Amino acid sequence: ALGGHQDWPEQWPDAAPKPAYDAIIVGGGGHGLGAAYYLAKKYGITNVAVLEKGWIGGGNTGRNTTIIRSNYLYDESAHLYDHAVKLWDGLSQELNYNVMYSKRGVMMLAHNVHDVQSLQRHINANRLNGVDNEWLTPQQAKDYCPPLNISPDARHPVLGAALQRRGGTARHDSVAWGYARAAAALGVDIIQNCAVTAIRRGADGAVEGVETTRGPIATKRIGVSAAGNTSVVMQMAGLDFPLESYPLQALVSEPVKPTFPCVVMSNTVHAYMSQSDKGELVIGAGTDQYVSYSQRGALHIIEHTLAAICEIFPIYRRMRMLRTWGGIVDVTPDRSPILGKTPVKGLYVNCGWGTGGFKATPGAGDLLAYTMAKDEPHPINAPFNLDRFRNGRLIDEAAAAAVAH
Ligand code: FAD
Ligand code: PYC
Repeated sequence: ALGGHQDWPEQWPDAAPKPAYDAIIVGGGGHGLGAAYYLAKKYGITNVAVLEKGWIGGGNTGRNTTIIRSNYLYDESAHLYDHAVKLWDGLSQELNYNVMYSKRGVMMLAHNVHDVQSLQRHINANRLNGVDNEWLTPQQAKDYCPPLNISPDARHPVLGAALQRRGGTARHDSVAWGYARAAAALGVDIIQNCAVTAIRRGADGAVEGVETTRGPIATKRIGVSAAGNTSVVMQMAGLDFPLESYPLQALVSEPVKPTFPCVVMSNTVHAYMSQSDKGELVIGAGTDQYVSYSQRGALHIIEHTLAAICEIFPIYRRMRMLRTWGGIVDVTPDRSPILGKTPVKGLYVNCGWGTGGFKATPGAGDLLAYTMAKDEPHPINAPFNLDRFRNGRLIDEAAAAAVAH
């Protein structure tokens, strides 16, 4: 069927590593590719390589359920995630690549009194920060999402919902490809099948380069954006990071005509769902309960999620599931990311986005680029430093992370 697609032009060159760069990004996910793009575009640092051990977008960027929202509780988080949502708005134009950002609304369901109080607290906090979020009655929630079962007798009764209308979804592959093409056009080398195996440091402790499966590369600036593998990469520089890596799963149904108009998350029952443009129901679960680098999760986790989906949306009970997969998410103790400098000169990190970093992709790329270009964090990412795990200024977003872990 793809026989007619033979002579499509290459979107960006498949670069081979040079001996040295002004900056190296470890990890060719959306965040790393975004950082490379903004380094080149905003700061004129174009002699940059993105080193990806597999294929770009093959990590969590290509495995996630693409939910975008900024309804986090604390001021610091509202600023961080809303910075990203604002960038999503113009991203297709910025990259001249359709990332298919669809503001179809993200609705979070309340099933008990605790949920009602917690979601209403989030709504109030969000609105104080200029982030849209509103309370819906059960009937209003059903009007917004007709497949929703709001019967009071339901196993998971709906007592109301929080709706962020600017929330939605985007097309994950396009985000990776759009940033890669735009970065390469500015001179960035996108190097796939190139795993970083060591970080070289000089006598003064500062970074001097990396060892890779394709040979050594010199640089004085390294940005690590390796999601679930961050602890492994940071140990190459002798740093222990406060991260645990867990499998997180998603699955899709067979494709059907459009029936599901928005994104619904049910944090209490660990299920969330949207419908892709292909027609598949895109469904996600909670993390496995044990740490692992396996990129696949346990069957009982998705069984639990599907049981809940069938109760909340009974019209889908007879749908067949098409495929499942897993990614590795890097979870911090306070469920907020770490984005900034490290104790090693020239080494910067963007990690700890856990189950929720896709929504942050443009913002994380932008802020990592700023931090690397200026050798200091931007005011938006300054609170998300590594020191908070020593000084106690944690930003606890466990509730807003909204995915069981
Ligand atoms: P990645 O895309 O994982 O990129 C990191 C890259 O680093 C990988 O490609 C990896 O191969 C590479 N790498 C690692 N080690 C090395 C090395 N030594 N050398 C070279 N390269 C290396 N977030 C949301 O906001 N909304 C959601 O709906 C959502 N759903 C999710 C559902 C699932 C099933 C999963 C797994 C995650 C979900 N997330 C979601 C989280 C989100 O996917 C991640 O937080 C985000 O994609 C991280 O982006 P990234 O670019 O940092 O990571
Ligand atoms: O962070 O919104 C999120 C999310 C949804 C599913 C997985 N993560």
